[in-house]
Amino acid sequence: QSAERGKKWAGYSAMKYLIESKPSVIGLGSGSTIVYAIEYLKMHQTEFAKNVICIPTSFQTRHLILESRLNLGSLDRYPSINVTIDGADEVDERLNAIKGGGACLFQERLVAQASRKFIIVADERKKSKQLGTKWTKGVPVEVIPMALNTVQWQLKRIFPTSLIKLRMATPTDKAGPVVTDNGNLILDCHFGPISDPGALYKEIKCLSGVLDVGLFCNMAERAFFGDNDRENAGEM
Ligand code: DER
Repeated sequence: QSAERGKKWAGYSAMKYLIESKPSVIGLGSGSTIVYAIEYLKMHQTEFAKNVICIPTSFQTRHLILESRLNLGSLDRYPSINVTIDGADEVDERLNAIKGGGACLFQERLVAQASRKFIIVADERKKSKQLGTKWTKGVPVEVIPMALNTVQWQLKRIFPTSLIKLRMATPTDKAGPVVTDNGNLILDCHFGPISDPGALYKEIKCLSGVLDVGLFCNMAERAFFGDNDRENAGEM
């Protein structure tokens, strides 16, 4: 419950900050924390909310934008975005992040890359001294289905001590693996503490068959962390 309070205050604080600059096109991330940022947008800035163009990063967020009666835009129409807010699974002190817990990493990176400013929102559980020391589900790697076995084999060869696991759906919801919005699969790679996330990202990204890697390095300029205990949001 306290994590929810933290997420709410992170989301609210970040959207409040974003609105001050009156951007015309914003990117909205995926996951549960961003839901609070959108809630703030709906509740507090009717005039602004009426005009701002919102670019989604997933089916989930596209649906949320429509449901919230906000203006849905696309990267086709708006290839350059003023600012994007998105969640993360773990964030280090240089604001490098592990992302992809929600399997939306590819569209999230596409939107973040198109944005002049990228802001992370998270509850304080995500704060970390070193990536790979707090998030226990591994670094997500999105893989084209036909390349699954060969990419998994390559990763096991390069990282022989790391567990490389295909992300399975919950059997009562869907039999078989999680399939991303882009029709791909996710390998969760348990590397342990990551000393150079930027280098690790490049090493995996260059493997043919890999669509994206859940390491967002040197992208975020600011992070808002909700303090799970106090009714206020700390910001980094
Ligand atoms: O998939 C992602 O990178 C999301 O941003 C996500 O993992 C953050 O999720 P949360 O806000 O529900 O913790």
